[in-house]
Amino acid sequence: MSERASVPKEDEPDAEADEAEAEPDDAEIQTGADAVAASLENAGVKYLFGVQGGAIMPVYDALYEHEEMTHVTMAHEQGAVHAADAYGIVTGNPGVCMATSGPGATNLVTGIADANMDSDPLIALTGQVPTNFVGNDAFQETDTIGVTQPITKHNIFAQSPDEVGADVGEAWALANEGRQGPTLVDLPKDVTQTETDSQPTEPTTPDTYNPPEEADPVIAEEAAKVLADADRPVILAGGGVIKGEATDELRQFAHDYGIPVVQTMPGTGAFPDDDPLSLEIAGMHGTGYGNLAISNCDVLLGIGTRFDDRLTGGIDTFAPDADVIHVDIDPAEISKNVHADYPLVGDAKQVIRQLDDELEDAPDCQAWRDQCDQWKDEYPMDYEMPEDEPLKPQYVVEKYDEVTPDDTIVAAGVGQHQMWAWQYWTWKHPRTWVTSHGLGTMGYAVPAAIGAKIAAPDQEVVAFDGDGSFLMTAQELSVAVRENLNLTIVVLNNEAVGMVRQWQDGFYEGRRMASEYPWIPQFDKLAEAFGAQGLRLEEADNVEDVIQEAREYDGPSVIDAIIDPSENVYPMVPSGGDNARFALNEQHLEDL
Ligand SMILES: Cc1ncc(C[n+]2csc(CCOP(=O)(O)OP(=O)(O)O)c2C)c(N)n1
Repeated sequence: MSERASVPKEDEPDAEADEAEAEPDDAEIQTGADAVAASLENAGVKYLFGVQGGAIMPVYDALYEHEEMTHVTMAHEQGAVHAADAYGIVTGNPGVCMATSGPGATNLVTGIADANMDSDPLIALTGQVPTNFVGNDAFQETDTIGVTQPITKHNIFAQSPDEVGADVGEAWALANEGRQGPTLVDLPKDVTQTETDSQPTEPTTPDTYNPPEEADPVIAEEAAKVLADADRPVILAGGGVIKGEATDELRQFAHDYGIPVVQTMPGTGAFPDDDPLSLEIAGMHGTGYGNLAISNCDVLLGIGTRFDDRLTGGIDTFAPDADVIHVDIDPAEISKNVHADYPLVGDAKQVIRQLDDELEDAPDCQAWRDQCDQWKDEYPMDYEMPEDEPLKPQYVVEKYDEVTPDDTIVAAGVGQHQMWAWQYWTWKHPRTWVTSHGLGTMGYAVPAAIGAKIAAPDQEVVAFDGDGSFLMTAQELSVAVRENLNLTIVVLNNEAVGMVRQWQDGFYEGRRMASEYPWIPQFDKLAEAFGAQGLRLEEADNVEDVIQEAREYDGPSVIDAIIDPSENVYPMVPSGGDNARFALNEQHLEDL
């Protein structure tokens, strides 16, 4: 187990890890904790993110012997879980976080709930008081299983040192297979401390767990017919396309049949924005053309999306004229929010292939594609940038996008800045958009950028954060400095929780209760105090130079970008509204 600045730098061969990979560690199993560590090793785990503490100490102690795994000590357990979550998003394999019992475990809760909403592969290992103390309100006792049951795909209270290794393997495999999601193993201290020589096997799911692969062939045939006959078809690509590694199949399918593609927020990166068939993104702050295409289509092929309310707006007005074909690996998602006329329960990649096999002719829809292109011209994504006004956040995002490689990973907090990053970045690759979609967790960006950089040391990483979100997890900068991670945090600083301020101005007659920050620290100075490079950006003329300075710096940089505090996110569909009626500015919003 290596500790300080243990993360290999980009382009630097991870010699220790390679060596360890060649020669698997056959450390002797003496305790339950050894079995936990061996099980993680069997799963191929390379990084763990966590914070030490009493009840989890035996597991940390067992990891001491495991050179092939690197533990990254985070400042707060919330940082650990978000870093592990981002690691899982970028690599596609479960990220691992660790915490002690009680407050350590409860500090993980937000991040576990976050991973659950977004179906992110994650495993949490929590210490627990010894079994004979459970129920006694012992020091640092919390019913972690009870607390996390509704927000995990599966959780396990480890009961025996002989089985704890298998428990961890099962949790890892369940987080990874089928619809991915967070799992948790609660590890009582006596279970991890007690002797055992039980060697865990490869991680495996229970025999009863059989996620579907191919969808019902009869429904697939019917769906293919409907698609072939469509006049105005649209594909809606959700996060399941990325999680199911189906982006190549999607691209091929869309091109073979000439069908325009819109992406959900978690699905962003599933289909390249610069493809002529791309209508980019849909939902509350989606593109006008993406939303209009869904509102006017006659067949909607939704793949790996749970049709959440930020995407659909009002259900009655969502794709009102469409036959809906819904592909999802989880049958619980079928007709949960949007009625599926053709439910195809299966793996995204396999079901796309199935549809491809069934489809004989491409739909005759040149007129529809022309209509979509016309909407693109009518409602372009743009913003005004008068010279006498303060810096525009959209401009900062655009400029950063312009100078970075296509596979740059973008993390974001939650709020207006997240929406500007989503709207104004040109998405070209899957697993490059790392943010909190369903739960909307402020504070996600800084630890997520750390997890992403560790997962992909050869890719550039930038996080766009808000001042409010940054203040929630800024302490994780200490980790980025210690590990000397080359990443940039751009704080789009409007001295407010801007998204709340925007809603107050739009829907609460401008009563700005608790949304403006009369005093906040200077973030460039705060960054310097942590040992990072701190940069301040106020003028549009300096944007390129400051970005360059941040990118060239060897270590983490924070750009405190002082933006126009009155800037709002548009297009906007009011909550529960009709996606075809989006506001492009304040006046439109009043008229809706
Ligand atoms: C943990 C958490 N608390 C509260 C909220 C509610 N909320 C949603 S957006 C937002 C504003 C975020 O402000 P900031 O991070 O400064 O970003 P901005 O909107 O200004 O870009 C708030 C408070 C939330 N999403 N998450």
